Amino acid sequence: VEDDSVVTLLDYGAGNVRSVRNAIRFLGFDIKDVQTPEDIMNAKRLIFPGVGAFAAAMDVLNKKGMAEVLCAYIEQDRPFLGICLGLQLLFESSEENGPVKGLGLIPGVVGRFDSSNGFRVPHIGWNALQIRKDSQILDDIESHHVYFVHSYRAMPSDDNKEWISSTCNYGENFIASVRRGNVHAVQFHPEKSGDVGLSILRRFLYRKCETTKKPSVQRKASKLAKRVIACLDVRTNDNGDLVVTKGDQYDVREHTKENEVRNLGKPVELAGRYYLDGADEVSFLNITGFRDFPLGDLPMLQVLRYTSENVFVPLTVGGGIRDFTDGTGRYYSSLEVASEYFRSGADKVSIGSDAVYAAEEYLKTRVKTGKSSLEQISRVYGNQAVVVSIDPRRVYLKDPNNVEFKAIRVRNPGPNGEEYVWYQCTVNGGREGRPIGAYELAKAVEELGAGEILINCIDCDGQGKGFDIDLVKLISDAVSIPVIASSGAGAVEHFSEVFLETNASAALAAGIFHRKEVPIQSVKEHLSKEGIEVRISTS
Ligand code: 1PR
Repeated sequence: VEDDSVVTLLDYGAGNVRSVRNAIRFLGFDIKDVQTPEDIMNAKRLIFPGVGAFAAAMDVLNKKGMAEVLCAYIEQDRPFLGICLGLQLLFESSEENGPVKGLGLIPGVVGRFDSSNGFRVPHIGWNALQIRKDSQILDDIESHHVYFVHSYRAMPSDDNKEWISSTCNYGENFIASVRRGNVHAVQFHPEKSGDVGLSILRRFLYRKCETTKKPSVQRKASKLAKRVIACLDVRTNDNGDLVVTKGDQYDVREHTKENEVRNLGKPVELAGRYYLDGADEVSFLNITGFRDFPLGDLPMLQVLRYTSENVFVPLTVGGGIRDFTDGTGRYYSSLEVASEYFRSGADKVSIGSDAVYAAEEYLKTRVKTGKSSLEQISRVYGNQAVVVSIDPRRVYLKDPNNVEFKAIRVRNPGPNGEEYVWYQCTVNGGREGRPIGAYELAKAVEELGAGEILINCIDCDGQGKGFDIDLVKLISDAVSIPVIASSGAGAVEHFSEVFLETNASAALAAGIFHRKEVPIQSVKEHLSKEGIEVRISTS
């Protein structure tokens, strides 16, 4: 049996468990990976961060002879923590591509969230827990938000009620955590739940209670919080250094004689600062990823590796997610590119140009080939791992019937008094307009498997005059997956405006945070004062 500083990790190789590893190490423990069923039996504490699909996970556990041993370990009341799928697998079966049989330790069937009640699926974001009984690792967590990302959930019933330690409400009350003796499992991701998540892990690892710091703003978490995301546009400057830059309507060069790329700081440093300031997520966009060889940009992978060592909220990376052939003639599929990013610490990838081509093709043929980057990555990693980033530009119209794309009346008329607009999608960082509107694109990519939409607006980018409310409303009403509003934030009021007037689930900003004009905490405090639920971090 292992010594006290070692945690045994059951990683069956189905996806990214880097964040769990990083969190365990951050808390001062070494990791022993399970190689054989005996390693499970010898564990002093076992963490099972389930990732990927239910059926694939059960298949591996059965083939490696681990399913039975795992059941025995849990039946013996040995210290166990299951995370996400690691909770779901304890139940009898799942409807995910099934029914598929689970470990059968807890009565109940894992089913899909019902999106017909108006709640967006996947359930992505920071939500509140209702503690049902003494949960040891969750004691006093009720006033905080924790991070969820999933489309399937287990439901409370009379048969499993003695297991349930907390529930969460998302259109219905589902099981957020279970506990029996030393056996714990959580549907949310403690390793992505900031300082609160780390304190949950710490309690499990040290097996003693500590008090979680109270949030600086006294407001109890009660429902899904609106997210505030910090975005870092990253590229190499003319000296070859990877820098965070920021455009004005996508133009990132200084208008000086030297015409250099605007440099607002170092990616890893800034991401770390935003985490401590309370960002709910951090996004990196490799804005020249459409050029040459995206994986040639190895610094981007390093940026993710270093960032994920100290940043315990979700990380998204975008730019250059597509098939390509490198200088030596080696072909990389978009799936391989995405896999590299996931392995390096990304939780989601964001696809821009390639999603536009895939949607155009799909709308022409109405056939899902399954071959686009979007479809492939979402099939393998789940749609919650795929964001589509849309870069539209306004095209003003006098008459909405003059265009085959969805046109809407806008609150601010165009330069010649035009009252209507259609939003033309672009590729290659806004350099090329395409024959497809943002509305048509959003609906198509949802059907192709996108789990979230990031809606930018070239006209508003870097202007600080507020989000394009008409556009964000159009897109967030068109789809039933979460929508992130982006481009134009210049003041705290712009965040409340976008949340009060549209159905956006999150708002992203770059310039105001980089230039330290508005701290993330002030945005949160303002939203909270306006009655909009947000996560208040305790750091
Ligand atoms: O096409 O899959 O390689 O992805 C390229 C990605 O890079 C896309 O997500 C695209 O949005 C992004 N991108 C490309 N060129 C630029 C550029 O600025 N020249 N940045 C660019 C897009 C937009 C936002 C920005 C917000 C908020 N940046 O992410 O951060 O507009 O800014 P603000 O708060 O300062 O107004 P592919």
